[in-house]
Amino acid sequence: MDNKTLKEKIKSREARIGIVGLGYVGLSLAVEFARSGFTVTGVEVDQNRVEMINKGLSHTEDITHSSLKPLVDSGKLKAVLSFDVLNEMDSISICVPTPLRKTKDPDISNIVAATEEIKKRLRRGQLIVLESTTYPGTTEEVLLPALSSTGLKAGEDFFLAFSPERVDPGNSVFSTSNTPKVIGGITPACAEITEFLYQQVVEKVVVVSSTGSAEMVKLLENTFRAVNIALVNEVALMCDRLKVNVWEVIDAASTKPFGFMPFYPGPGLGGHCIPVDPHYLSWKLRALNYKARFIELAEDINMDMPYHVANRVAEGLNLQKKPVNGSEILILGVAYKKDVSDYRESPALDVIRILQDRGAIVKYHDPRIKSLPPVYEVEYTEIEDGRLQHFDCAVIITNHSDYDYGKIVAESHLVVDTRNATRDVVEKEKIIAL
Ligand code: SAJ
Repeated sequence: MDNKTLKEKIKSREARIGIVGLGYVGLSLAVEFARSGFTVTGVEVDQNRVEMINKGLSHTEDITHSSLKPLVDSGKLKAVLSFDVLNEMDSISICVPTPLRKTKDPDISNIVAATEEIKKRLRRGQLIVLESTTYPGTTEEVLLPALSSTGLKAGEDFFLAFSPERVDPGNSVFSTSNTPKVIGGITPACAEITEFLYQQVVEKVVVVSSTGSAEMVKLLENTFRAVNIALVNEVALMCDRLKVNVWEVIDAASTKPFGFMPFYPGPGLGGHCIPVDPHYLSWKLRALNYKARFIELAEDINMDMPYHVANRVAEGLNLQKKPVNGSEILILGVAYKKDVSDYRESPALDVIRILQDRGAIVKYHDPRIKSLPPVYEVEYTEIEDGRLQHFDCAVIITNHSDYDYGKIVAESHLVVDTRNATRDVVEKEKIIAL
């Protein structure tokens, strides 16, 4: 079967869109397709999430209730638990998490599970697009054989492509619709129909020659970030020894109108993408007898930053003749980056554990995260009513816009600032920089 019928159904908006996984990526994609007039069905394993979405309530910050509810109320978007609906779908985008195992090896079990469910219901004319970040080769080596085992032929009976997600949580400028979308097809016909589908919801679609190329595009993007963040973290350590201000150096270097892109030092590398994705690449290359040295070096440096922060705290307390052991320390911000409420892989959790291991009594505040799972053994505290003065040291880990940094410094005995958040605060003598 050629893709003409599917193309006509896409053009007429008759095509039924399936999304497997309604996390921050899948829900953003579902909303864009529904906004463009398609009827979208999301298959989600989390029952609470299914119930919330079907009430028009979003569980991710970048999709507001007000943007979701009209789409649900009009019947354009719904969430279901069962994979059985997939047989009715004309296109299926797989947006499931791809974490690392404890051994730092890729865990594509969610992709494999989704593929098996799709395989059971695969029919002529369907388009399957993998969006989850994964190692180059996954679409061709895992999805293609599984789906082809049904006897249907890729590029003729069904279509298969890879298209990396580029959702940047908390980014109010770039959304799914105005961020160029890369796609790679198993065959030219696969690429063509995928390009046509995504052109309905995204301003710019960029076609590359293969699924492996598209998979590598994503890993280059995120490895680029992880390595440059590690570089600037090391520059921060250098500047500390050179007694120059790393933030001033970066700001001045950023005046170069070409050939430079600023990154900023911090307490470590958080989130479920940047610390994770480069390991998908280095793992794949190890299997090809190649050692991805930059990725491994970057990890060493980024993983060491929480220890550097703990040492800065110790140095600051030492100036006041206080040991870390027994000191009351407040962590300001536990989200993995500013103005988000996600604490996955947050370096704050590492800093807390390291300080607790050294005998400190640690509490945290975060305007967006009022509680953490008991496993982290750290209590939330408010910071109003002069409570800051009860702490020997306050550590700015996540520089949320909500904070009044002048007030924080004024009310604290000592502030360790890992984000240059106090750049405009006059009272410098209480501040220890990263
Ligand atoms: N960080 C620094 N210094 C920097 C930039 C970031 O220390 O100069 C830290 C952040 O604090 C955070 C971590 O690195 O802990 C990751 O930050 P991030 O800005 O890369 O944000 P993510 O992981 O939420 O989203 C990234 C996307 N961000 C940007 O491109 C700005 C993008 O790379 C991907 O769309 C997304 O990962 C993904 O899903 O892969």
